[in-house]
Amino acid sequence: NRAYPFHEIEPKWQRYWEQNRTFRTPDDDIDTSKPKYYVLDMFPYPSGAGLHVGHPLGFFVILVLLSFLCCCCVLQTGTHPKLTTARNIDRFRSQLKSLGFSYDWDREISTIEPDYYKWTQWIFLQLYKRGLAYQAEVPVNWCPALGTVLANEEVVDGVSERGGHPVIRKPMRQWMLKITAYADRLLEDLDGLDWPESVKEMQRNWIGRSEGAEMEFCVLDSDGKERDVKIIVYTTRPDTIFGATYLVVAPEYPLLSSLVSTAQSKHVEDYVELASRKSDLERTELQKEKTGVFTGCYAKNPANGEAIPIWVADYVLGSYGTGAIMAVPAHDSRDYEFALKYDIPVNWVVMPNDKSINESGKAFPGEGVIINSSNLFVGLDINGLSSKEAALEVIEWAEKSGNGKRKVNYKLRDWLFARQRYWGEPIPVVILDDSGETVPLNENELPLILPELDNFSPTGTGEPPLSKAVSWVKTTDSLSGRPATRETNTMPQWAGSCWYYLRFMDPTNSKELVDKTKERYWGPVDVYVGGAEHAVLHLLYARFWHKVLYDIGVVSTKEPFQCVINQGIILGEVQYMAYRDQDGNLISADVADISNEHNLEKIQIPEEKVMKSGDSFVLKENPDIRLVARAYKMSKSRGNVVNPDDVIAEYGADSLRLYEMFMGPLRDSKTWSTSGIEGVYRFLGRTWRLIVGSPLSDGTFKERTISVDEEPTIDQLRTLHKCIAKVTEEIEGTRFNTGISAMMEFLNAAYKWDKHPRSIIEAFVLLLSPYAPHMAEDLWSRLGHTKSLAYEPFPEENPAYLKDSTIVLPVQINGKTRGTIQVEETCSEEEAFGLACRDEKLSKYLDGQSVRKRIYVPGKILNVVLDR
Ligand code: ANZ
Repeated sequence: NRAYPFHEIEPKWQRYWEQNRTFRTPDDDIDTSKPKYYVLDMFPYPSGAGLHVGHPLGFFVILVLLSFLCCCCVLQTGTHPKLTTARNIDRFRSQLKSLGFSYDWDREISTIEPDYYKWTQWIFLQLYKRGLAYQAEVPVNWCPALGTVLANEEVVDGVSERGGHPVIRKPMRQWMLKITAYADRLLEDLDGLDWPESVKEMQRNWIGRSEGAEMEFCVLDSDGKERDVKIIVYTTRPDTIFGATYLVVAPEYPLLSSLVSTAQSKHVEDYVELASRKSDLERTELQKEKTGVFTGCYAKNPANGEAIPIWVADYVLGSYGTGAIMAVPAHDSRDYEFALKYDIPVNWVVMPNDKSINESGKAFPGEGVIINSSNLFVGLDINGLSSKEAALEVIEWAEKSGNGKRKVNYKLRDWLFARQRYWGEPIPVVILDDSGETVPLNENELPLILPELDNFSPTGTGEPPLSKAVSWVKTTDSLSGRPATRETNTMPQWAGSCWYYLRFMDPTNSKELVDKTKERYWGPVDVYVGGAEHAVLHLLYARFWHKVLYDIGVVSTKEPFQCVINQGIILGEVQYMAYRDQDGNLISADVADISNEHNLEKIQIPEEKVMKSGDSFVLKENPDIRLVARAYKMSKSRGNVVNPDDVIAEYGADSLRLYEMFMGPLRDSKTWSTSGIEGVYRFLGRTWRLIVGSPLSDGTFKERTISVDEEPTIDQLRTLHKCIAKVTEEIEGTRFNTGISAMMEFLNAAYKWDKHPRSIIEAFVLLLSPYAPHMAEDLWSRLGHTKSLAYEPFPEENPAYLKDSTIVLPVQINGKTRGTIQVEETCSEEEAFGLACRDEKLSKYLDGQSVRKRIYVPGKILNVVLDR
């Protein structure tokens, strides 16, 4: 006994849309005089498990925006090389279709198709030609068990995120992309984007621009003479140079071996080996205790001429700055901690403005007035200057005396662009067998197709699995005809997703990555909806490629995504837990908290046994027992994953779509609730019954008359236009939930009307259509239309009807005020009485009664006297 026959209408309209290509986006026939709107969802990572209800949220948002703007849709799905079978793609596609997405399926793209990755490889060649793709020996996270290099994010506490295998740092030949060449532009152009401030800030921190100086320190012989070796340090605080009481080099510092005394060499070796097993993250964690080893050598502080010890310590990273620092314990907390531990002097050289130096027992990292910093022998006196002035002065002195120079640094590293995996786009270069020279393929040799390989497990040696495809690997250089070997590293999974938004504009172009006219029309993406987990890498990589494409004239805008919205995640249904002691008695959560007993058992309580009491949840049958209520991220292991297929089977796709938009503000995290979806489902059922009528036992519907020629009353127009105004405003502000509430209020009001003029009902159906498109199409055709409502403009509010001139009129029955009704000031007695009869509260008194007398004072009161 279903509230409305969604299982019939949903497949029916999905077929209709597909057959009629309702959502086709113009292609060669785009009318460039028409405004465009390009909304995109970050394509999800389809695993074999298919979608869960959190995945389509971003898509729903987009569809609401799109149908609202009445623009064409661009297909936003894509698939990933990580997919191992086409079956996954099919499953994914059919799930999307069963949700009734208004996609132009002609634009489906798949990053694993050669037609697509041809252009990914083409971009690589352009990068290579411009010196933006290069090879280097770099220390990488090597996981011997998995036989592959891992990205920093894939390493947690020194072991692989998947499987927990040990990971070590080791230098390997890698392909790198020079994203650092774009650091300044990536930073500056953030200012013009409508992105969440938090995401911009994360990108700024990731790029991490810092201004400072490189200073040179001479290494000293054991008898104090200057040697030919120099250590260059990077510092953001040249003003503290007189306070540098030791130097630190990173364990992977290239010159380290020439800095170690014989006596210390064994210690240093062991230390370096130990450090190679830690990740950068672990090494730089502030809370971790600092460790290090003295190298046995000294360097000369160029400012005061003192000999200071050189240490090796892993809190200094080889990959940042110069891999060496001047340590100033008085003014850097890491150095302070280290100096205390190893008994190194602390020299105070910056006085805080409140002169509170030395008493705090910790470093003073702030800026202030310089003290203890003068050496007339080298012509440097910065005493009394502010930190800022002193820094400038020191840099000027260093540049003149040859002791250093100004330097801007970035945290941003070049992008490690190679993976030892089989799945991935082949890198389009060969290595000449005789000379070892790397030669890029010719553009007309693209796509370089990934060879079929039955066994693509890692080789375990660091040789990528592709090296097993011997007949593919052995080749000749097309230009010179010399024997050559193909590159067997593949591109990382990021590559294909870096530019897919461009391909949607022109998905089948075989001559170009994207046609210029189409790109100029569609670009940039107006709204990009996606999870905050992509705040840094994906968005940064895509911006980098986009800027390169801009520089070579492929795209016309500097930035790919004008606006980014992070949708909140959908958590699983709230789980209620109670505690039970050994005797089987339930214990209130607050008691369990303090009793801190370990032999309490936690048991799950089904929702129907729970009720709300104030801010907490308690057992219905025993409200003294307070429960723990928590929602968790959906995960297989918790068993709280809600599968959209099941929801659709039970409530229909429209309910799922409407519900996800109704759950709460787009950007917040939300909790899945079955009773919530039931509420939305009931609303759709009521909408259906209002317009179509109630179901009869023979499966037909008791027709309800929608009055074709009926003129709407002023009250009806007001109700409608207020609803339109609210829905529109909330869509524009992406607060879909409150817009939906307005539609629910409209429906309540409409149920009180006698007559339902068609014009009013039609407008309402259009309002509903972005959220519940199947039902809306069906109602639309029942209202007598033969064409899809997809091409109808969204209703517009008429401001004339938005002003409120209704008043609250008290209603007395037999001399007692029993309630109120909302009426127009000018409302007639008949209308007022009619409203009172339909009012939920008042009708209880009036139903079935005969009225003796009515006294009506317009704007003041309605008095009804009943026969007794
Ligand atoms: C002396 C000094 C004195 C420093 C002082 C700080 C405070 P950002 O802003 O992150 O660029 N540093 C330089 N290279 C490093 C590396 N490879 N690993 C770890 N730390 C490194 O910070 C730059 C500061 O971090 C530099 O300035 C250096 O310590 C340290 F009162 O030099 B400073």
